[in-house]
This record gives sequence, C-alpha cells and structure tokens, in this order.
Amino acid sequence: MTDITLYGYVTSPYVRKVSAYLYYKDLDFKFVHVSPVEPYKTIGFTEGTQVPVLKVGSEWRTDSSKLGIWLEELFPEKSLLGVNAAERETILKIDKWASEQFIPGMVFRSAVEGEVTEAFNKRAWRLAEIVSAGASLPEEIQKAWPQLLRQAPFIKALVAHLDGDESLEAMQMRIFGELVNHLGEGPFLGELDQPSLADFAVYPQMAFMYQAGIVKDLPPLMHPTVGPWLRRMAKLLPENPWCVDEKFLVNRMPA
Ligand SMILES: N[C@@H](CCC(=O)N[C@@H](CS)C(=O)NCC(=O)O)C(=O)O
Repeated sequence: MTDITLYGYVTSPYVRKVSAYLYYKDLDFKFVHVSPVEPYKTIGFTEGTQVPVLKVGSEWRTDSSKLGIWLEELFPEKSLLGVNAAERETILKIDKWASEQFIPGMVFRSAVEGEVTEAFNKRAWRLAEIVSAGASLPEEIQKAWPQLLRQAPFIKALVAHLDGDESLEAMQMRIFGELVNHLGEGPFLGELDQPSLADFAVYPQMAFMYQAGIVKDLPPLMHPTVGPWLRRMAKLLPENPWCVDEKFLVNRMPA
C-alpha cells in the first residue's frame, strides 16, 4: 500500500473535503497538522502556504477538487465521480458550486462580515483552540483569532468573489435553497444513487460545525430532504472523519 499523507488544519473546509474522500474510500492515511501561522514548518516543500496538500508516495498535489480527481485515478474503488460522463459532469458542477458558493457563503462570509458579538468571538476562540491542539498556536495569536479570521487574505479573497450586493442572510437562504435543488429527490446530490465529490464538499462543513460545537444546533436536520441526506451521509463515514482531537466533538450526527 502506498503511503498517503494529508497536510492541513482541521478547521479548513477544503481539508475536510479531502479527509472525507479518504475515509469514504477506506484509504489509510497520516494527517499532519499544519500551523496556519507557520505553514512552512510542515509544508515548506510546496513553497506555498495553501492547504490541503496531499502526498501519495513521493508525489504531492494541492487543491481539494483536483485531489479528489487524482484519488479517483489512483484508487477507483468507491467512485467519487459517478458511473458515466454525464454523472461526472453533474458532480463537478455541484462541487464547483460547493467550493465557490457554499463554502465561502456559508462558512467564511460571516467571519468577515458578521457582527462582532461575544458569540462570534467565542466561536473564533474555539476554532483557535481546536487548531492549536494539533499545531500549537501562541496564546496571543489564539486571543487575536477573531480579528485574524476577519483579516485573513485568503478568506477575504474567497468572499470577494461572492455578490456583495446580496445581504448575508439572503445569500445563506439562497445557497440553502440551491442545496435543496441539487439534492432534489436524492438520495445524493445531483439525484445520484451514489455519494460523490459533491456530497463530500458540502456534508463535512455542516457536520463539523455541529459536531465540534461551533454551532449549537443543526436546523437542516429537521428539513424533509436535507435531514435524511445528512443522516445518510453520516453513515458513510466514521464518527470523527475530521482529524480533530476527540475531546472537541461535543455533538453526534444522528444516524
Ligand atoms: N481551492 C483550494 C482552496 C484552499 C484554501 O483556500 N485553503 C485555505 C484554508 S481553508 C488556505 O490554505 N489558506 C491559506 C493560504 O492560502 O495561504 C482548495 O479547494 O483546496
């Protein structure tokens, strides 16, 4: 079996996509915690700062969607790209939507634009604590995490691609509506019979936020089609596919 190593920080939605692919495909891998403030210590070999980085044998690559396609070429069992060209096209389209709309709109925009309340600060500090458990962050950096999140250049760049004229609330409602449409009659996104890159781009974000207690409730669990889909997805992965210390998982996804 070839050695597989995933480099990332556990609070990155794009890293979560890749850990979910690996778990779904039953591939053994090692997770290396990257420090977002000193990434060169672990991923200096890439000469970049971006995670996820995936190394298979001696070859490494970046970019979650491309990593999914690469894994599919190397380990085709339990396909992430459907069973024919039409399915592959649908999957890649939804995955692009998830990477460019769902993740920036649902995960990052509120970090940049949401009101700085005590609740916002608490969420940010919890995220910093979770990162720090894997790649130790100095105390003053952890304290400043709410401001650092708001100023992170990559987060600002991701959010800048969204339509700033649409309010945060309207955007989140629109994106949730788009998720419902992509799911249609299910059972998986794109109305496909098997889970794919697309499902593993969206599900990890909702599940992680809930399991790690970043959000208290997961209202989509009550939705008539998204709720059953979330339960279906939970059954395909171990309870902790997020490479995060168990002690941070305070909620369980219902099966
Ligand atoms: N398109 C990339 C986006 C990855 C990305 O934005 N990663 C963030 C963490 S969530 C990152 O590494 N930011 C630090 C940086 O770019 O220097 C992917 O899908 O993997």
